[in-house]
Amino acid sequence: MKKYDPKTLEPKWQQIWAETKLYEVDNDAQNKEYVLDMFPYPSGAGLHIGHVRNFSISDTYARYQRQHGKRVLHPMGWDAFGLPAENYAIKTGTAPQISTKQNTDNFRRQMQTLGFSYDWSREIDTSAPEYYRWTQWIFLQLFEMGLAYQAENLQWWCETDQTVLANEQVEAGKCWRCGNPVTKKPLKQWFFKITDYADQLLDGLDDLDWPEKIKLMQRNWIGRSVGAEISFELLDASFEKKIDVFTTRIDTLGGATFLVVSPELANTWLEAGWQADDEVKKYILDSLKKAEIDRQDTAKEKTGVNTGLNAVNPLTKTNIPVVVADYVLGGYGTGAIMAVPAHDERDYEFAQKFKMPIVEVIEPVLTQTTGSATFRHNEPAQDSHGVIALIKHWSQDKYIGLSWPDAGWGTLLTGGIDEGLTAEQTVRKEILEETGFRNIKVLRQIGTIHSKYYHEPKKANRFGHAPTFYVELENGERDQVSEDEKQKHEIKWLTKAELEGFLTATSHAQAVKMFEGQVYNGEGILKNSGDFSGQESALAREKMTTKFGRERVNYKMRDWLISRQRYWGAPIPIIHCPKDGAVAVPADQLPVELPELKDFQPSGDGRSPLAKVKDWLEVGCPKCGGPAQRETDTMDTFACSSWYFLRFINPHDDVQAWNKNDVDAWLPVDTYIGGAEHAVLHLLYARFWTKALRDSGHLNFDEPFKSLRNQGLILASDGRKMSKSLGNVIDPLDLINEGYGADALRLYELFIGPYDQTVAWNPNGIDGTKRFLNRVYAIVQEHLSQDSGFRIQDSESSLETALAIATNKTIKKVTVDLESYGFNTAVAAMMELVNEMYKLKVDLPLGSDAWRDNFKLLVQILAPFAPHITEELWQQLDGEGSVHISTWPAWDENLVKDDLVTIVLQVNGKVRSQIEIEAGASEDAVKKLAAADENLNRHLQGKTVIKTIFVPDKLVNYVVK
Ligand code: ANZ
Repeated sequence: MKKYDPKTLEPKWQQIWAETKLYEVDNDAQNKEYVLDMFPYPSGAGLHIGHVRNFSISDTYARYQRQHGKRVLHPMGWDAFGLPAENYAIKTGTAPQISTKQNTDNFRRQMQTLGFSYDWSREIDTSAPEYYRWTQWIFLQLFEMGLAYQAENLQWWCETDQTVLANEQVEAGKCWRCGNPVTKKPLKQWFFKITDYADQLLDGLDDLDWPEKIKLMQRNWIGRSVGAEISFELLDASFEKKIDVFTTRIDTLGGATFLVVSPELANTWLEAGWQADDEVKKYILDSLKKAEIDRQDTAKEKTGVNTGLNAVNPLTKTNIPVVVADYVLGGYGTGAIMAVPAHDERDYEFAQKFKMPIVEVIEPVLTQTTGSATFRHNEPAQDSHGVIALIKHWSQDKYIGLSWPDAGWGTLLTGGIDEGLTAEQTVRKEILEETGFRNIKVLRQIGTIHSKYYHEPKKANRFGHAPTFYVELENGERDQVSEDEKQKHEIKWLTKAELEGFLTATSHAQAVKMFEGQVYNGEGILKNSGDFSGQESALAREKMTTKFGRERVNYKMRDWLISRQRYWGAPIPIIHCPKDGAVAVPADQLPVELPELKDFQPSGDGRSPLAKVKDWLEVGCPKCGGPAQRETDTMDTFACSSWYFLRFINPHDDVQAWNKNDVDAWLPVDTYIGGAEHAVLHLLYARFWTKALRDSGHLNFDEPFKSLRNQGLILASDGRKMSKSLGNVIDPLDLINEGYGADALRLYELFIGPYDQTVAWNPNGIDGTKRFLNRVYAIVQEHLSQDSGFRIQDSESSLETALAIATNKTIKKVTVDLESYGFNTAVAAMMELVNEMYKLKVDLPLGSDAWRDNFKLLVQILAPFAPHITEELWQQLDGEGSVHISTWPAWDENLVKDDLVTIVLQVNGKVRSQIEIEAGASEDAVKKLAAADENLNRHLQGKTVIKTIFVPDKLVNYVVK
């Protein structure tokens, strides 16, 4: 009998697939499915097993779709521009054109060895002139739309790489590539105006089928914040009359006890003639050199200096000092803030350290959202006045918590204010009544806390207003407490940490936080705010914006810095003319080709090595014909990857970047698969270009990737990230050459865990999937070696049904799992099926038609996971054509009906009834059936169900009162 030998079988099929162009599609987009991998940077190191996971996921999915009759577009290409190739050129003198070609050849060979079903006729390389010609063309579209502009700016500068870096390429003050510290340098740069699209980029996220985590990261990156701008009059300064601040909390204006200006803004004052003290000047200049990320580090102690200047708070009309501090950033908002230390953590830290006044202006208003006291928003609420007391033990660091057994509720001591009593008198009275303690000291009022909750005993909403006190007991002397009070609640002595978990009333938990000096930054009722005192903060915000300021929307996102002073990128297609300024290279002169170089060293003056190529540099101005120079900057590689998904549609078109009809038919990408490290930059830039190109009339859609999935990382078996320097990288080709074969490797990468989770490589794992494939191969060989086509005995027909049931259930499981990317559980199900087949063959002789049919079904559902072995077996079993375009099998409903299970119905833990239902039935289905059960209903009558506990296939417990 033939043995499973992936070494001969895999290359054989790879060649046949290539010859028959099995995975190529033409541009007829009917019934299309565009399954795209994030294309790789072809590094010198080759593919690693992390890539293989990514590509195996998408390939399995693409093959699954193909077996559903979809016309699947599954292309591959190279994100080939970028620093490493250039750094390599600087070190070795090998031109990037050459090293890149070597690397892409290697990547392609590796991918083909792995048997991925790419349409290689559509391969693209972003560093090829036929590609970057169109990257340049898109640049010019944006330039014409006013979305590409030049501005001088302080730029991150990496001394080692001799280049400017984008904000996002600076990580903790260091260059993302070489890890050396960076500095700032003023340079003229090209930007794309992505900020014009901030709102659209935000709004578009809502409808995308992307992981929520990624959407959230994009939202945070864009960082839309709605607030107000206020001008504060600046006193006695010749260089400036006012300071504008941006705030999201104008309602706290009454508590603005000082202003903070950023070092950047202060520096413009110095330039305008401000005669500041030396100490102030030094602070400003030193701060400018610091990295933003370090300045914002909340763990770092606040620094700053007083300028000696004063401004006027427009609400309180008092003079407040102006300080410079580096925690305020120059590039955000107006570069200055009003500091409200009572309600902003950073301002509070600063005020504490520099002894600035702290004025509270917001009394917290909290809304109970948990437990039976949850506030009912559609019902009216009655005001009520009471007190809250935090009471400390006379000798220990413990506090009184009241436990209310009936309500399952934990509070501090609290009570209503009787007429004629002050709040403090109420505290004394309540303590005596409820606890019996006689000797107390009311030490201070913590504040007033307002709270909206539902009063369960009185069955009505309350809006409670409670002055909150801190009380210490002097000793344990105690009166008798009435039985009535004792019934209601129990006294517990708790540490502050224990209180945190114990207090179910949010307003009481807030009392402890305030006692501990935590800054309150939520909504509330104003005080110390003149005419606005007593108003709710949200409303006051609107009114105060009208009176003192103007509405303003800010974004954290900045424009996209696109230019790089490097060689290995697409040249920016601009010519600088002394007369006409920056002029676009005419479209018919594209591409602006990269000249071949011998010396790749950047020019070091901030320009790329292209500045040294005189005959390339010097050109005539396209407008006036006079002497002019080419732009020497090249584009960030993120530009190349912002549109490659469009080029795959017409990869060889040399008159246009794409055919609009074709692209509109094929796009958006149906499924995009890649690493979560591209959560922000690549995915945001690609979305921006798509929207801009829609606006320029070149596209009819505005979101490039309909659904997105991120695969998890594969760590080395030691649990660390795989890296060359740690020597723990696993090369997929080594595994294949050792005899495991591509199928066993791919299968293991899918079986290793849920596709989106990070997992450590298990060196023995691949043995398991190899063994599985061996077993599949062997059983089919055994079957084929029997006389086929014989009739079975009647006594065997029930076994035949058992075989059909096992197969059909597996088809269903694999289908359902694949729909939701459950690759690992699908593989497990097929392994079980094969075990079952081995058991059945003992009594049900192989060789029959029934066995053949079932093997063919197994081969069909295994095909997307292990494409080579299944193609071989399909042929051996006389399957028609390629298994990869055979129709995905349907299961027979009658064969997959699940067994019934008995579900016990309990009420407060006591068994009251039972029902029968299909195994695996959902909670909803079980409850629906249970609702019709008489016995259960009898026991539920007149009771309220507070919660239900559901144990699948076993029980439902109704907790009632
Ligand atoms: C007063 C205030 C009171 C503030 C309060 C907050 C709470 P986001 O949501 O990030 O936009 N801010 C404004 N410009 C800043 C800058 N250039 N550098 C550092 N901080 C700046 O937050 C806006 C808030 O961040 C603003 O509202 C301002 O502080 C601060 F109880 O103003 B706020």
